Parts: sequence; structure tokens; C-alpha cells
Amino acid sequence: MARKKISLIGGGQIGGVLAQLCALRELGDVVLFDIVEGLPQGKMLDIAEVGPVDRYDVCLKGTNSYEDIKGSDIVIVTAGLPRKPGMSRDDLIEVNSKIMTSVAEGIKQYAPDSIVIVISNPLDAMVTLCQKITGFPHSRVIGQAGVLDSARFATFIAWELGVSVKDVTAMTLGGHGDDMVPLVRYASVNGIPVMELLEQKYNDKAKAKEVMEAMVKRTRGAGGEVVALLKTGSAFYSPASSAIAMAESILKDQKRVLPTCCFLQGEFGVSGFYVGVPAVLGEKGVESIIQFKLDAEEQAMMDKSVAAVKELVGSMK
Ligand code: A3D
Repeated sequence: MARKKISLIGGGQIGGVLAQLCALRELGDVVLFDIVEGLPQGKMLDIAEVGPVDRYDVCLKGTNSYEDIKGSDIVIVTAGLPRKPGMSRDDLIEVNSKIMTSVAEGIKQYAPDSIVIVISNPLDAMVTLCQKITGFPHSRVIGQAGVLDSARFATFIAWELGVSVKDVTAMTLGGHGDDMVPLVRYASVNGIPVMELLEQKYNDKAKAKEVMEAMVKRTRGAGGEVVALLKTGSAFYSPASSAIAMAESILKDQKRVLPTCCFLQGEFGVSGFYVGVPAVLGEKGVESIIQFKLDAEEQAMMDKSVAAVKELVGSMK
């Protein structure tokens, strides 16, 4: 059986970590593409040379030529500028749309059978644009945001309750912006509702609600919190790991249920837009979207988030 081939478009901060994670997990052979000469070649040489130490054996190639992505099973796109302190993700739309246009044309020409995972911001708009230009089926062009947003929410819950992050389940829906929808009602520690545990901890319903609201707020602003600390870029370890979880589920046909930026056709009352929802990811990409009932408050938050996505995508035209 031939090895899987993963191409990474954009060899910056996230691209480099993606390449290293692909190697460490031996997901397949990896190509790192960037327009800057020497950058992807240097990073791949660096990662390749530690194979004997980390004990991975995959082919790693850095390139400035799209021809090298031929035959890719998966393409992960991080090409584009990251935020600087004080910027919103949406401020990147003009410059990153131009970059995404050229990237999507390259993928369409050289990796027409691939499944594409977009990470570049503003995420919901960049996924939409990538699908439009490649013309690939919607099930083969998706975005990473929800795995990371959900992981951030789960991390804050684990810290608050003093339990292992491994035992917390939490999920966010909606667009990858300040209006994302962390689902409080479904957050649990091994199935036990987090709100119940907070109420036990504080013996006070109002205080428990206040603590949860603070965690929801921190989750919504978590990307910006990292940007403000780093000052020169945005989060890169966590988005890389999140996209790798999605890529691994697809490459190994694991059928994991992961919050994914997917094209909706009526699900959650949304039609014709890319929005974050739980999806089954397998060898065909998005194999199904998991639907469930939102209560009135959750639906209102979802509607607000979707309205923001629509405005963002509309501004691209
Ligand atoms: P950075 O380290 O600047 O890397 C971006 C790379 O893209 C650079 O190496 C550029 O040379 C390269 N590039 C620019 N133009 C092109 C082009 N036309 N073709 C190919 N490569 C090109 O940024 P980063 O890796 O930190 O972030 C990449 C993107 O991910 C940014 O848009 C971020 O805003 C976004 N991001 C998304 C998330 C999500 O969870 C969705 C999280 C963090 C960052």
C-alpha cells in the first residue's frame, strides 16, 4: 500500500509545527510549500535530520513549486498573514483573500483529488473562497477552528475544576470569531455536567453561572489573548495540533466526531454557508454532520454567530 501524502501550504509558524507533527506521528510523506525561497526547504531539512532521534521514517520535502503537491491525499492551508495585537481576524480578509486565491488555484491544478483543511484566517471566509476556487465538493473542503476553540474551552474548565483535561468534553459551534458558541449545556467531566460540578463547588447557582460566563468569554477571546502575549503573531502549536487531529481522522478513516467548519445545507437552520458544527470525518472528508436540538438561548447565539459569518463572507464579494 502506498504511503499517504500530506501537503502543507504555508511554511510559517503553523506550517512548521504541522510538518513536525506529521513526521512524529508518521502520518505519511510530507511536502511543505511556501513562496519564500529556502524557508520550507530549511524547515524540512531541520525536521528530517532528527528522524534518527525521534525515530520517524517519512519523506519530508520543502518546496516553492506546486508541482510537488501532486498526488496529495490531504492539503492543509496556513498561507496568509496572522493577526497582530489589536487586529481582529476579519482585518486580514483583503490580503489573505489574494493569497488564498493563488493557493486554491495551485491545489485545483496539482492536487485535484485531495481533501483540503483550511486554517488561514478569517477562517470561515477563507474556507468559502477555497471551495469556490477549487470547485471541489463541499465535503472535501473544510476548516479547522472548532477543534481548537473547543479545546480551549475544555482547558479552562479543567483548570477551574482541578481535573485532568483528558476527562473534560466541551464543544463550540458557529463561526471562528468573537460570536462563537461554546455549548455550556453539553460540557461535561466524564459525562457529568460541568454546571452541576460548578454549583457543587461554589454551593451557589449565581456564582457558578458567573464563573461559567467568564470561561465562555475567555474562550471567545482566547486567540486574541495569545496574540497580545506573543505580540508578533498568533497561536501556532494549538491550531497545528487541532488540524492534525482532523487530518488523522481522515487519513485513517477514524470517523471521529470533530467540530469542523462545514458547508451547511439546512442543518441548524443554516443554508449555503460554512459554519462550525460537529462532523464525522473519514476517508471521504465530511461523511455526515451530527445534528441535535439547540435550546432557544443556544439557537439565538448560533444565529448571531452565523449572521457575523454571512456579513464577513458578503464583504469578500
Ligand atoms: P506565518 O508564520 O506568517 O506563516 C504564514 C506563511 O504563509 C508564511 O511563511 C508566508 O511566507 C506564507 N505565504 C504567504 N503568501 C503565500 C502564498 N501566496 N502561498 C504560499 N504561502 C504563502 O503565520 P501562521 O503560520 O502563524 O498563521 C497562518 C494563518 O493561520 C494566519 O492567517 C493565521 O491568522 C491563521 N490562524 C488560524 C487559526 C485558527 O484556529 C483558524 C489559529 C491561528 C492562526
